[in-house]
Amino acid sequence: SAHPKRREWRDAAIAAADTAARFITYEAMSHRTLAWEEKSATDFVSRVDVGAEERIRDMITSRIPGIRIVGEELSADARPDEGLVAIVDPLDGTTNFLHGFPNYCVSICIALDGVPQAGVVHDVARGGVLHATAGDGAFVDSSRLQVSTTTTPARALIGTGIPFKDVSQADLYLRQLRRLMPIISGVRRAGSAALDLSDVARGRFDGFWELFLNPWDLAAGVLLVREAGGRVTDLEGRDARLTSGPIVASNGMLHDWFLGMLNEGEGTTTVPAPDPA
Ligand code: 2AM
Ligand code: CA
Ligand code: CA
Ligand code: CA
Repeated sequence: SAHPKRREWRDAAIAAADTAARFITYEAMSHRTLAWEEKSATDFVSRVDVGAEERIRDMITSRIPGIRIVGEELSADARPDEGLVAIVDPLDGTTNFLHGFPNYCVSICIALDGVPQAGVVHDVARGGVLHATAGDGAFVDSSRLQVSTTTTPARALIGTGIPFKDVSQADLYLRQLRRLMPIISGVRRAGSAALDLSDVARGRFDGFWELFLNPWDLAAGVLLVREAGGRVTDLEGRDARLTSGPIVASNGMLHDWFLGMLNEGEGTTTVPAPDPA
């Protein structure tokens, strides 16, 4: 499933993310008041999000003929798992960006028929470009990434995202948090799912879960975690796909324990038993 053009696609994604990151940094530093526009009462977008996506779209479509764009701000409705697509979050962590909290990134994944081929997460505020191509490993700049080796839950640092829209998820989420809290080393909620997945890939986090993510939040990060030796699934333990839904990521060794904790005592989701054969 690794396409011969995957490295070319990665380089186009790295270049597009770099252009977007420069634009975001310039806008953040240029002392103009950032205009917050409401998507809903507590969900905001700025013209920086839109401007960054325009730049990424133009650069990717000029370098990769025939590619479609699935992007949060300009083309969120396009199918992420059909044909050749760039799945784009031009600014992941907008709330952080608008508050000057330095945890936001550009996330771009090039996928073919639902299979991620190249992924880039550009850490805008701190610097650093995480990238991966299918089958070739994951890197930050030129250093190879490896998930953590933690096998002891009590030593695990777990990233998460708190449900902010769908209150029906809040009860399940809080039960999961309550079960995990006393038995792990710590929980972090940093506000950018793509950077959270990057932190699993680079071994800072031993795991991450969030009950609802969109394709542009997760696509590049899923490839980074897998290429760094980790595992990414839904709550039932099925391999994560490029469509919206819950995400559970880990260093692999903690994964079955993690799924077990997230599902313990919950009637609706079950982890499939190991194949008896
Ligand atoms: P965003 O900054 O690109 O919108 C998963 O938590 C994702 O949801 C985040 O990566 C972030 O992506 C978005 N998000 C987080 N908190 C949010 C909030 N309070 N309102 C809207 N979107 C939020
Ligand atoms: Ca948003
Ligand atoms: Ca996002
Ligand atoms: Ca975004």
